[in-house]
Amino acid sequence: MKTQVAIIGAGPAGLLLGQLLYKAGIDTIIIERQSKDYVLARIRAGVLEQGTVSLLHEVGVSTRLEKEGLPHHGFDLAFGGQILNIDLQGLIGRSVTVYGQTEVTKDLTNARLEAGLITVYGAENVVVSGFDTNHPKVEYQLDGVNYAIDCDFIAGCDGYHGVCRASIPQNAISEYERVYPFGWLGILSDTKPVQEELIYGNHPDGFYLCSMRSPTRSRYYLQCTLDDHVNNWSDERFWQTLHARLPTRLQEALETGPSIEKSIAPLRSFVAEPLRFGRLFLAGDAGHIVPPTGAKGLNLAVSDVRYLSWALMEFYQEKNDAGIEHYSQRALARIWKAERFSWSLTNLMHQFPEMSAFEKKMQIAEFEFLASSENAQKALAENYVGLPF
Ligand code: RFL
Ligand code: PHB
Repeated sequence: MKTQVAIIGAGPAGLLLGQLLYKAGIDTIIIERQSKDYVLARIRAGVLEQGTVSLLHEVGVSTRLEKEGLPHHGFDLAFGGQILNIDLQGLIGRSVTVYGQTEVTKDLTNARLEAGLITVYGAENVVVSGFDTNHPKVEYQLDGVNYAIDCDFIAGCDGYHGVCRASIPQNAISEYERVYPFGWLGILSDTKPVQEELIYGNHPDGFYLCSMRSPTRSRYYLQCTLDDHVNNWSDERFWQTLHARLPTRLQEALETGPSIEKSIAPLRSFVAEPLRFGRLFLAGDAGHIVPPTGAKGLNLAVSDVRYLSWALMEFYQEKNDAGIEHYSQRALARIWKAERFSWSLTNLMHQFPEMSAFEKKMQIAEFEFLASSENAQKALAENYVGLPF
């Protein structure tokens, strides 16, 4: 088989890159390790930046998003008995949209199917090679049969545990990492959200987040330890713990019900540099991870593939490789700012197990400053709605 760009991974980064390149007349094949059903059932992000929404509109996959996406003009930060509303719209005149990553993935998958483009699901033993030459190659097995794809470029959109970053010689890559001493336990339930806007809370017993997918479907998270397991959390225990952490005025409004998904995600900050090795590019979680506190992961995957699609369009349409040369630098400039934001919001809103009395005072002072300074709130809002790309 032959294609112009072989894309590894059918998550949001790979699918959106495929759609952007399709619109530009560039041929792609996507190779995905998991089954289609598995990919479409994963519950992950929930908050889309305006730039993400605009891009999904531009590539023609926003019909359902425009109907079902919930515009959110602000959110609450609850800290030590205080509730601070961050009025995104009032502070900076912009807002975000609540629409699940699961739905974005579904919309992009359907668009790819309708366009008749190839996605190989269930590919085993994917190997990428030759990216330091002009003839990269992707090999894999499907139902015990070996396949090979010759291509011009490989886009590594295969997430944090993927094969692309792991295939780069160790001496050609620098990795920067912070692993947090806790995780998020998340549940999804068909219950009315406790309030219309999201609440990020720092309670003495740990962080909590009240989010949603629709006016009748809630998504809640609780800070948990790294060695915790979903089996330790009956629905009843989850609801009791969340109830105890919520601000008093919201406790009565908490509607409980059976969970329809429950999972634990560890929190990590991670960046690989650079994001290009010859004709192999890394995009999305394959190149960087943020803790979910700032809702930046999916949105960063989107800005990466926007930059990458521009670079590839310049290469094919203008025979110019300047965009390819600059892809890594350009993407990393935005990535590091989102890393800083996600790291700082994580530090502000969580209970760290070994926090000293001094560090606790610093956390309180940071919240007090934020609560008292419109400029600080504007900076937070500017980052939350997403920096331009
Ligand atoms: P993905 O989604 O991990 O997709 C990678 C795909 O590659 C496949 N793959 C392979 N395919 C072929 N060969 C191999 N060897 C392969 N290895 C892996 C995988 O099966 C998969 O299908 O990465 P992508 O596309 O870069 O997208 C990144 C986002 O998924 C991620 O950043 C976000 O979900 C992060 N995130 C959030 N981001 C936001 O912008 N807003 C949020 O509100 C938000 N909330 C979250 C989140 C992530 C969470 N978890 C579970 C980590 C909340 C949570 C709890
Ligand atoms: C979610 O709804 O899953 C969600 C929302 C905001 C975040 C992280 C996750 O910061």
